[in-house]
Amino acid sequence: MTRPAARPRPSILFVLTDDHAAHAISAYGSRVNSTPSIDRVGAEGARLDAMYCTNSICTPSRASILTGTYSHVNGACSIYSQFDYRVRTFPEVLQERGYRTALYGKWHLGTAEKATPRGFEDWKVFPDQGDYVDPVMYGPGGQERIRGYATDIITAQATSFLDELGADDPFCLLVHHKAPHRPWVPHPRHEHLYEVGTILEPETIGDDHEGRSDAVRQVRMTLDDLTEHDVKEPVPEELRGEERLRERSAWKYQRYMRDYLRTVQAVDDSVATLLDWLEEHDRAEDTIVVYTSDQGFFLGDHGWFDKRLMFDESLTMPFLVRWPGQIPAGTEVEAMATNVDIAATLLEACGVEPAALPAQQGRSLLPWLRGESVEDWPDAVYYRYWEHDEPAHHAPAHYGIRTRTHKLIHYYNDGLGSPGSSDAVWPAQWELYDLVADPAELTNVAEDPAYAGIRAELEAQLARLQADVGDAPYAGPDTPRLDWSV
Ligand SMILES: [Ca+2]
Repeated sequence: MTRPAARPRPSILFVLTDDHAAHAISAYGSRVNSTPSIDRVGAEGARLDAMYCTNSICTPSRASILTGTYSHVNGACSIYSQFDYRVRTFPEVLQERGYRTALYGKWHLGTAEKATPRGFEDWKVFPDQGDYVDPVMYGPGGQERIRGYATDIITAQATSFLDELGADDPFCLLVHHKAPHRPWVPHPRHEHLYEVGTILEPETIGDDHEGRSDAVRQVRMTLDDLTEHDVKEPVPEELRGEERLRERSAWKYQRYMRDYLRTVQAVDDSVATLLDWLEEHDRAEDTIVVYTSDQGFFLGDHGWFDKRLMFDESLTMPFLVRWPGQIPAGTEVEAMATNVDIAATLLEACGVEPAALPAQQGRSLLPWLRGESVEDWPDAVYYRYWEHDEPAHHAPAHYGIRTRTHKLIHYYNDGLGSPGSSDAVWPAQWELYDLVADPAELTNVAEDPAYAGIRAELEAQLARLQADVGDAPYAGPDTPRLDWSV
């Protein structure tokens, strides 16, 4: 077969999963599962080990990825908001530059007319979270129920789009899996994997949250908060009652993780199919393949499930990227980066000048991916979770800073709360973790006199970083609000 002439611009295959924690990917040293196809992306390219989201929840992270901006700029600060389309997205820019663009899967940036996907010649998305089995999807042609398993359906839509391309068409294809989001419904072909009783528990599963802020101690994200719907069967009679909490949590953990890991396995199958397609059609060499997730997830860590909080299991995003000839195989990037940097990175790789995305606040990671280093690269990341006391999880609003050695978090007690909040009031409090002495983040040293100097430095650094990105400190319930409306 004659090899086509080198194409002048790379294509992009961007695989985004929902709530897939890095510590459930074997390339990141998972102790609980194996993901050989996802691992391939990093083994043949780069693995980023310090990639963080700037607001650990679905809608905001997606908006930050697409626009290269923080939540307070793109307006998508919570799952109740949809982002401001005056802020352009990287697929819109690439479409204008002649790329063939498509999006399949989870959108979650609003379903009203003003928030339907833009910048894609073809798209099919779920309303809100969507269903794992026989999901409804809508697109430019309307809405339909599609028979089958969501992860496989999205993969088939993606390969159908690729099949229709001309041999040299540059493309930007976004494959946005629903998995492994709650309620974790696996495909039957994976029912032999990760059986109950075989899944290793994390070391911090018994964390009693002593010494943490009052706001954190009351979140409804403990393993025992998993519902019967989540674990697919009623709790046995003998495990009920306060005195059986530890055993019941372990019982729920096994069932939750069984299904979470099985849904991940279907994603791994999807990545295998997509990588195979690129090779079979001679598109592997000039296609940038990204595997990432909108945020991390607690996999029983600290006794929790879900995300939202700034602890590392939730804050960290997996990020694997392959670009043969440009990114040396086996590259490991330690530079601190965020989801805000992704758009700048992809646009630079495609030869697009940063001004094409005028609001974007990120920096291109391309030099790091090529094995170079950047002298003045930031050594800290800014984080803000805006939702306060949302009715299901009761996670508090907070902002903070993570450096290589420390993490400082301010739970400022947003007195106004989110829609439907319980109006619970906790004192505004701080947490400080020494990530060198205490990488598991078990000991809050915010009030420890030995850390007073470090805390003062971090508070000043946090204030500078917050101002640098154009955000402002919380100033009480009368602070001008972001638009919560859907
Ligand atoms: Ca998510």
